[in-house]
Amino acid sequence: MDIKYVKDSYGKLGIDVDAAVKKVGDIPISIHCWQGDDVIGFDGSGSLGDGLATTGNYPGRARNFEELKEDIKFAFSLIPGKKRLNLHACYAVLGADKGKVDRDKYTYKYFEPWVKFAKELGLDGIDFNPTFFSHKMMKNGLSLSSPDEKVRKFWVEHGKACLKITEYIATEMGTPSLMNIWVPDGMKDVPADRLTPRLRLKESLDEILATPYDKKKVVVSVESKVFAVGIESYTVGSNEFYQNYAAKSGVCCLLDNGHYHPLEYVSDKIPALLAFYDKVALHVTRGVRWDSDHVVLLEDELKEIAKEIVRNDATDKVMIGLDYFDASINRIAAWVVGARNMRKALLYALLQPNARMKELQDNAEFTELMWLNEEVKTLPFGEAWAMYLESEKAVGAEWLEQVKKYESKILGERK
Ligand code: RNT
Ligand code: ZN
Repeated sequence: MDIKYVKDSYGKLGIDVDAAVKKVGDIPISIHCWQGDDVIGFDGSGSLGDGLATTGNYPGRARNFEELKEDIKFAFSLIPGKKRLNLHACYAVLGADKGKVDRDKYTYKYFEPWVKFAKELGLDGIDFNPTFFSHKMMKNGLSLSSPDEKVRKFWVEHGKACLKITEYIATEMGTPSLMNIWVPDGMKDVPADRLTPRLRLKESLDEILATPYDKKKVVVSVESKVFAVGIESYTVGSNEFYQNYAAKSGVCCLLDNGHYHPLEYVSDKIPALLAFYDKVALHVTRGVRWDSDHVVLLEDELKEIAKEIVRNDATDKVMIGLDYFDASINRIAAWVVGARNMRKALLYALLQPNARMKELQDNAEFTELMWLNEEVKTLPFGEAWAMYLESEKAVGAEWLEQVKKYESKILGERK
């Protein structure tokens, strides 16, 4: 590779390739454990429900803790840069307590094996999610907004338990953890009452957050959604509901880019929230026509999302997490493609003449701004990415060969 040519090409437009290559690996990306087993987990109904769905039956799904760990370890070895593990409560390692203890009573000990594993892998930290789905206590598709007080309380207790677990995990890992709350609560058909379920959700969230926790260690976020299959007409935790809840309650918002109307862009929402919040959490995904959670590809909106993080100096404020699940292709390849693409998009954003472009905007020099924006697009980005991989001693495009070997050796055995 002609490194001088790469540096000169970027240099002509005032872009420092070395600085970008040096920085990009330090931005943590929280990688979801649930790509490995189609969001089934170890403790629930054994199938996915509540508006969530995976499609495909590619062989090799991880069926237990050991297999999931093995797959994560391998997938992560092919993903360069600083990584965190994003866990869901349904991945509790219950051991002999399986069937005896339910989600409302979970404690740190069921996640200690994950912490041990994350430390072994040298991960930056662990993020956590209470699991309000795929469980017998989901009644009529409702959890925290249920009119059944027993149901609502069960899930409040689950939320409280998770808050303590998250705090413990953060202490153990030595970096703050995100605890993200998403509930599938909603209705298939026209509701008679849109307000009361929201008031109950608000009350439940207040009860969960009344648990004392160290705000330096745990960042709580709330994730809105517009609709899901089977929950088309009404979502209790809508965007307006959660943005107002977050603003009033001192928590932050999580933006999942599959959770808005197709012509709304999360890239534009990031700076809107940065004007008010210290933290903004993301679930980066790819919706094809709907919230389909396809594998993240290096597309324009992904690049725009990365630009908003980088050019607003918000790499410490925006907590990047991935959230997609594809069961129609090799699941490890799905993990690797999406996570490498997130990192690629960050490098792409670091390789923009950001300061100069802002200046052009302020000076209303829109002709030059358009020219610059377009010229940057055809710079030798592939080579800059290769320079980054080289700096991390990371594998290039040949990573797929390793996945194929792993597939025939390990995944093929899972019948
Ligand atoms: C669902 C939400 C939620 C889940 C995960 C598994 O639409 O995006 O974040 O995907 O919690
Ligand atoms: Zn999500």
